[in-house]
Amino acid sequence: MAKVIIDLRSDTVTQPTEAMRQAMARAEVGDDVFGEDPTVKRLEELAAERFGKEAALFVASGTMGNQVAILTHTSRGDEIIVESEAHVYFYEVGGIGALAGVQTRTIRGYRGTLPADKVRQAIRLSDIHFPKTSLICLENTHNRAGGTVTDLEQMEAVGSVAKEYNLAVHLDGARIFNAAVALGVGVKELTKDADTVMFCLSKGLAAPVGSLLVGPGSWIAKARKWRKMLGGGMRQSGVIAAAGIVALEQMVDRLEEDHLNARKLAEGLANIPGIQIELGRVQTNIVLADLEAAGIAVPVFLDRLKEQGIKAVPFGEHLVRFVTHKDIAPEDIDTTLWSVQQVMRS
Ligand code: TLP
Repeated sequence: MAKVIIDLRSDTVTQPTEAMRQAMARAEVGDDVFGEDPTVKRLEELAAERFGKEAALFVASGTMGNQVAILTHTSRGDEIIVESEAHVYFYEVGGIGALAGVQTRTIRGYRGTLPADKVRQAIRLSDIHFPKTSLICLENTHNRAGGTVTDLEQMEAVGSVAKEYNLAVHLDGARIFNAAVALGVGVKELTKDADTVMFCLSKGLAAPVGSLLVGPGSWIAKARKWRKMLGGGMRQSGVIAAAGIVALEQMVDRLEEDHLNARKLAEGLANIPGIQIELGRVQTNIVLADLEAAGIAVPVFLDRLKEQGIKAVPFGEHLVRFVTHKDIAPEDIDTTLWSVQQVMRS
């Protein structure tokens, strides 16, 4: 019998639901480069409405969404302000420099949240030597900080600094629905201070492909052109957009289950000698386990765990990341904890 795999590497591994597969099979489609795919249009309208923005653009991935956003907001030689471990900076293959030709001013956040006073200090004054600051990028939830949430007040604080200096704010909201569910706030309210938002359908919401950019109508029209330049103009993409509509309509409220599973996992891991968990960081569906005190190398730990059918990813010299999602049940957390105990004993 094949071994059961408990895949905690990422919420990107989620399988589409039966409702998504059915919607995909039935989707009415057309050529979206000609603006003729009714299902893509419906998804874009739904996304814009959910976020209270004028328009939306369906893109292939979160990375494409962020890169298109930066290209649309900036000009070559500008500077953008980002958190020092933000996904756009850390994990997007250097696209900010290579594609948009802008440089980054990084700020160390507190659990992934950018303090408004530090943002203010980082904004360039008008001086012939300086690049122009043109954009502030936020990330909510913050992946590398451990799925931490930036609350409404902190979003507003950065938003008001941006307004004061007439700067745009782009939010990498790959997991914004996790943040909204954790805070008990709607996404419209939580993202009102961001001019533009990228959010993913293919993470906790379990759609197979796709992300959206939402923002002002004229900005989305410009972004559509950049998407085309990057090769992201898709044709009968209603087939995948159909799953995205199901994701938005059916998969948001259940994220709370993933958060409960993450909490259970974190508390269980914290009780295993040698494993350190900063429980205050466990706010959504991500758990970071620090193995430094255990004296076991991360690759060895992950190999042993994999032998037991459990997958997680390395997240730094001593850190391992576990992500809960809809294909992880509470019993899988029990099995994971038992297996980690075995690995640590051996
Ligand atoms: N994150 C992936 C990896 O790239 C690390 C993951 O497994 O968590 N913004 C944030 C905050 C993300 O976490 C990710 C994906 C993206 C953007 C990019 O999305 P995709 O993978 O669709 O390009």
